[in-house]
Amino acid sequence: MPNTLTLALSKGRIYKETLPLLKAAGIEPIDDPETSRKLILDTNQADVKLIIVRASDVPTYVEYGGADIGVAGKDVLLEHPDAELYEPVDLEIACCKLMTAGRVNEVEKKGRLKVATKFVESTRRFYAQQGKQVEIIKLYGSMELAPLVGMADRIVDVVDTGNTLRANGLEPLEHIADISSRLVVNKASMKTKHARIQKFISQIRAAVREQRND
Ligand code: PRT
Ligand code: MG
Repeated sequence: MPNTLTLALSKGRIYKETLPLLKAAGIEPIDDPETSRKLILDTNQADVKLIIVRASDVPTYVEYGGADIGVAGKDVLLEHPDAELYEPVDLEIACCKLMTAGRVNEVEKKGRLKVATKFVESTRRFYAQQGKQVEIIKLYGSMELAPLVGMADRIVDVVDTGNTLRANGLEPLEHIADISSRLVVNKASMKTKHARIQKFISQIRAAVREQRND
């Protein structure tokens, strides 16, 4: 839409942690996505809309112009290595680590490891750098289950406190990447709405600095 700024966000932790940054940029949603069924939310600014999409769909909406701007975890962006997007700001929110994990005290078996993950790209790249041949099993969630039922030797997942791993008899093993959420911008929008987007970016940058000092 030519005269509006559309921002793509996912519900849950990204929405919650982006909200204060938007507020600092003068943008406050009118509806609450956790209770509303609407997928397009109005804000206090008539020319700013929020769209609520799956976390893993944010890069796609922004790349194809469904939104001008989005907030996506670096874990998700790493799965879209060819996406045509600008990534101008590290928002320093929803921080975690992408890691391999396995059953506690398990000795590494000989031969090809089976690795269950939804992060196929990052997993492929990580083991290739290690010179290890692995079989990657694509899952869409609850990766922790795969080693427990004997389907995989390892998982690759994002880890925050590690409580979910521990509760399932797993332990973090290798660190693959530090993860935080990033602001992503559609390349065409950056040209056609340059002034509006630059203003938004500098407001968000200031809010991130402010948040770091809290
Ligand atoms: O739910 P959907 O499939 O649509 O997407 P999603 O599950 O990727 O979305 P969401 O909202 O859960 O996560 C959005 C983003 O938050 C991710 O892309 C990450 O960049 C970031 N993030 C930060 C996390 C975590 N911390 C995190 N802990 N995403 C997921 N988790 C999971 C973790 O895998 C574990 O299963 O939360 C669980 C609890 O973590 P522990 O280590 O504290 O126990
Ligand atoms: Mg989730």
